[in-house]
Amino acid sequence: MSEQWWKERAFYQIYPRSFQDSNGDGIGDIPGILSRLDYLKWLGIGAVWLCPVYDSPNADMGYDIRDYEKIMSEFGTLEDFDRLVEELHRRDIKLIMDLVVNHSSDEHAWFVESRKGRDNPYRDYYIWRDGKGGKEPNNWASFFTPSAWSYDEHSGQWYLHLFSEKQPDLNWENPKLREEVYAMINRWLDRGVDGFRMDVISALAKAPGLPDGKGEGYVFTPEYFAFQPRLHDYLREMRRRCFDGRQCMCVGETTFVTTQNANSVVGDGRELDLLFHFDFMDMDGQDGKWNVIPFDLRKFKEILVRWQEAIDWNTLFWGNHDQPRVVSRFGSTATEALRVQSAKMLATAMYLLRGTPFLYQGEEIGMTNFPFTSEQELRDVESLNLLAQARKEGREAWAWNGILHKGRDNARTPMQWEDAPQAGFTTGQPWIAVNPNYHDINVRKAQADPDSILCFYRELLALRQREEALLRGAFRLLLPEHPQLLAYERTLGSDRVIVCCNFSSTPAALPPEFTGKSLLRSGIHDGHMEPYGFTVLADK
Ligand code: TEU
Ligand code: CA
Repeated sequence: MSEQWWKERAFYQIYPRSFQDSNGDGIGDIPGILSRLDYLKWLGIGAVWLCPVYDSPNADMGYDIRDYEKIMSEFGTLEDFDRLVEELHRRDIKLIMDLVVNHSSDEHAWFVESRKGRDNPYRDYYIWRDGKGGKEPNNWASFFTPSAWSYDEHSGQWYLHLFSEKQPDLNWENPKLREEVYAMINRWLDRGVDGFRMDVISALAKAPGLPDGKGEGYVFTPEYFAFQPRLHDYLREMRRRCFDGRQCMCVGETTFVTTQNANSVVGDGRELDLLFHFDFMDMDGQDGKWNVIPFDLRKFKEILVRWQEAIDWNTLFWGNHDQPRVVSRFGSTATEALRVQSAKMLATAMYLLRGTPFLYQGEEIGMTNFPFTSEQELRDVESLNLLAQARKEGREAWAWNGILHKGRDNARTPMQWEDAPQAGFTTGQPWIAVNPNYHDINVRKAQADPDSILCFYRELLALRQREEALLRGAFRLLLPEHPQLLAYERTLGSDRVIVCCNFSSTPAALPPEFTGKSLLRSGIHDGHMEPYGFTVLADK
């Protein structure tokens, strides 16, 4: 196995709360995941990214950690976790965990101590400031709340939270805090974990003096909390203290990364190994995610070329637990045939690029967005806060439109395993409703159908593993100006693989210059590409 094993395996992201329940409490858990490992192996998965399973009050579904080294009771025990590591490794599947250290839960012991008073030894584990004229220390907005500050009556100061008020930001300027985090990371690595997906890792360092953003009211200021100079000191120190000498992998959720600053964190292997950028995820939002605009293939191609040229090795993903379902977002669910065809096309377009594929649970069966009709069906703090704020501003319809298209709960409904009560996810009442289309969209039905999206994903991942040019070859965009077709080549030595995808719901002509041995194809007839048709050719 090579040092950089993450370049040769496809990842599968598990959102444990919604993957498989084993004890009928309606909440997914680790024993449930254990019962599905053979399915992941069958699919061709080489590594799992496990979303947070740590003790948490679940204000942000586990991204608010109360104890970094205790398993959330609903998910199981440390023994269950150790079995999961063992059973994954027995199947030659790696495991990376979610590392959420930009902030903790406000119920973490550190914060409980910190808020006891200004002279508490844990005070500086967090970011406390005096107010200005009885108001917040600065005008920063948060991702989830109007202001990024909450006032603590007891100590008469404000604390910073870039997310919800129950997610106070940790103070990375404090070496004691950093030491505690490194020790925790090392204990998880010693337990057999193969690496981490690092939550909002680009935000660890804040601009000295926490200056006001430009503008009226609360202002979102990533320029003062993302990719600050000290970030690189912290990431290099973490690598030296935790990862050097281990065959582990770190992928950063580098919120606000650009092609200009990307190599500052992945360029020399002294900080992160991989990064997630969100330029594809931001394509269908104007001035923020909630103002939905249509997919634009030209914009997609521009972003794709920029990122394939900017860094040596990309991550390849269409979604995650924060994003809507890709087939509803960038494909078509107008008919069952179009849902199947467009899901296959999107997978082909993305996962044959140069980089590491990251599948999100359920995309492999073409799970769709959920038809939410009431606030009671929502669970996500981001959407619930948006709705409450929009109601105050008299724009609830705008918020609902955003939530239906982009709400994170769309990706968090239970995995659809079979046409059985609650889609086989639980024998109890699920914590969030199962999509009513589970009768037709489920793993069992898909496994029995050779033309299913699922069987196609399995074939696609196997093709990747078989073709060296797809695993390691160079990327070059073809037909840059074509309004409907995404076409590119992957070359390695004399090997050349051509990928051509019709991203539109209208037919197109297959360029006659694309010839060669067919490796994979669908929706292609006599040089004619049907809606969402695609072909992969080996131009030997
Ligand atoms: O997400 C960070 C992040 O940038 C998201 O808030 C994203 O911008 C937003 O969800 C898009 O709608 C990470 C986790 O992936 C997310 O689930 C957590 O809510 C967040 O950090 C706080 O931990
Ligand atoms: Ca359970």
